[in-house]
Amino acid sequence: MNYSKLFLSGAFILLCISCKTSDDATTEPIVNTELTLTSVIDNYTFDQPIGIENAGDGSGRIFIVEKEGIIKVANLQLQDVNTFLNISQVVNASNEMGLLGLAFHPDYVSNGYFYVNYNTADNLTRISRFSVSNDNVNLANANSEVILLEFPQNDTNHNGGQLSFGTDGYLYISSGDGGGGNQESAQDLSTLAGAILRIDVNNSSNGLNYSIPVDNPFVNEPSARGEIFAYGLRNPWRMSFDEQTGKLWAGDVGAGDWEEIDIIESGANYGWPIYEASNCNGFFGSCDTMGLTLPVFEYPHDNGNHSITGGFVYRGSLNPSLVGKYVYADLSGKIWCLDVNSLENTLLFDTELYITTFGLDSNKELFLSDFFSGQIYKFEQAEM
Ligand SMILES: [Ca+2]
Ligand SMILES: [Ca+2]
Repeated sequence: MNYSKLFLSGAFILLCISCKTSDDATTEPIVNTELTLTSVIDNYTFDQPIGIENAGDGSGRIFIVEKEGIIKVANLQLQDVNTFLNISQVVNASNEMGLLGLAFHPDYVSNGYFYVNYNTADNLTRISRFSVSNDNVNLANANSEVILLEFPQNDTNHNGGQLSFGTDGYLYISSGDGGGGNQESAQDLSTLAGAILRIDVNNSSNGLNYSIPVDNPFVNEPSARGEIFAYGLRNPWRMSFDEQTGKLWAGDVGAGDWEEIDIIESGANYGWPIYEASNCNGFFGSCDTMGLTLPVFEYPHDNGNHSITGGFVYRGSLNPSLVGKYVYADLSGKIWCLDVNSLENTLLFDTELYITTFGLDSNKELFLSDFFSGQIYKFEQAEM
């Protein structure tokens, strides 16, 4: 068993930064028979982009999360990019750590709140709220931080990182097993590792800057952390809600052999480290699947595939062929779509990109980021 596979191998990043720089970034459209990937900002290179979000404000802007601790805001119509927030001085971006997640409050237009997930110098995961400035929509107030939640990371890998608001208004947080051989923590409900967490950011209780929803599944178990919504996950790096069905789709990065896609449900145990996808690891000396929820889809490590980047169920209008399909990628550069009803999986692109995230604009159109070239691409219909 190999538990040491990294989502973003530090050695690999160092190696490839020296061999592929922004100077040779490919911004030519990538085309298949139906679809095109087009770079959306001319003459601009983001620094290690790992998040793409929108503020739900109808402005047409997208927000790009840079791993070192900066959020950029891009107006695609004006081809204008500004620094929205720079917290790089407090972000620990070693190995897989960094500024890993961003989510805008559902009422952002009225309250100006947004939330970030980052790692600190003392190896915590920290979830904080910031506010937009009063007089500039393209600038956050860097002094507005309110810390909501912190928990330790065993090592610099497997930090999860996604923040997403559900249709229930609660903030969902993806948490990896912590790394460093800490995989059993994913089955330990007394830690926040290896889990999807759910908190209520609109209320506070017990001296916290948030509260725990009363219908979270483990609130009545004295030894369990009430924030846990689901568990048994290894490194659910990216997850997203299908806003039409309300289902929460997660790509859980595998260890040695398998990558998996899960639909996250309240109280469910996704099996890690007893199972990697639907393959038994024998961890804890058991292969019993009783009480475990297996993936809705999985793929093996062949043809260079090695680390899933979870995507979105497409509900936009520009690409009819993708509607109702979960679009996701592997760090090998392949992009697939999975029909959410038939589970038919189709290869869309086999690219040279190192795809770290997908994201939507406020029109539900789909974007992705290429980590090394720093380009953001948009899915569009190919012009044949
Ligand atoms: Ca970690
Ligand atoms: Ca699993």
